[in-house]
Amino acid sequence: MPTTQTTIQHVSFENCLMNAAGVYCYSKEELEQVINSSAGSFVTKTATLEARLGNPEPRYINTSLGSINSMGLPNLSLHYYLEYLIELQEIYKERTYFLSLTGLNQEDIHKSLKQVQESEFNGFVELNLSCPNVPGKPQIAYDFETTDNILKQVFSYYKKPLGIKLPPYFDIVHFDQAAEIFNRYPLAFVNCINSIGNGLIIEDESVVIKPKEGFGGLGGDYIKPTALANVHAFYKRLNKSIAIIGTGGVKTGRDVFEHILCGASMVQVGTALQKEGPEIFERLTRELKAIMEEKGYKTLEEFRGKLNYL
Ligand code: IRO
Repeated sequence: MPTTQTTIQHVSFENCLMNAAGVYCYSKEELEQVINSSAGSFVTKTATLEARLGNPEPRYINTSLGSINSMGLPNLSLHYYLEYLIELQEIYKERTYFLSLTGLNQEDIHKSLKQVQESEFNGFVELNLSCPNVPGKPQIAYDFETTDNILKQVFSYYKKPLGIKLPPYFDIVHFDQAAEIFNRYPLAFVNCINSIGNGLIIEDESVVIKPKEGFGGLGGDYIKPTALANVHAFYKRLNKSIAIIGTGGVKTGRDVFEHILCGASMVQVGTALQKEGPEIFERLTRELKAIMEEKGYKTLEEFRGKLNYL
């Protein structure tokens, strides 16, 4: 029987599948459902120092091809997720979880990370540099100088495993420039990609979400080719010590297989998890294993990054 076990920085996960930040991760109750599924880990909703209510509703809509959201970073506060994760560490000593966080300014990012550094938390931090939906706040990782400054400061005091959640890039030179910066730092992983920011979905004569006159982050089928391109572009450019987490457009075992073929070590599920619920992890694992059996692969390492070119 093939295994879907994977490793990030010497930490082993029994399954390479988990939720994407923002889906099934707002509260302990939602996270518990992911814990009790076939997923190999979970990531929390991106946390800020203070709890936030987020943008007005409707702010998340499913479409036949995916989803659009402008949640606006609703979360129950860094304190809430951090305390819960520390509790879980005592219960599930052999498991490792991810804490997603960001700040509305650089000072808040550093305040948050210093709290995590000083806490008992021993899992991974996913620093979200790509939220597209807070009015007036740009997606940080589109500004390379600011990103470099943040990472330089972060790694001067933060000594636990940390990776970054990236927005999609659309230009080869941007892949080169971004990778050159990321390679200067001891990142555990980069996660490609967040939603494609500021799309517009229209029904009849109207937008479908209330915030920002309908502009919101796209997920699902719309974004799989962009996600795969980002996963593979960074897989080819980054130091081998930096793992890639693949996120975007995953709804079948074949989609998981393609993310791994592009170089992903872990694969996250957002829109399809929101639509289908945490039972999706069992189906995706079964479908991925069936593909591996058919092709004769026993482990993910045997095909990770081994995309063929013409
Ligand atoms: O609106 C959100 O809360 C949100 C975030 I922080 C993000 O990183 N990505 C996204 O699509 N929505």
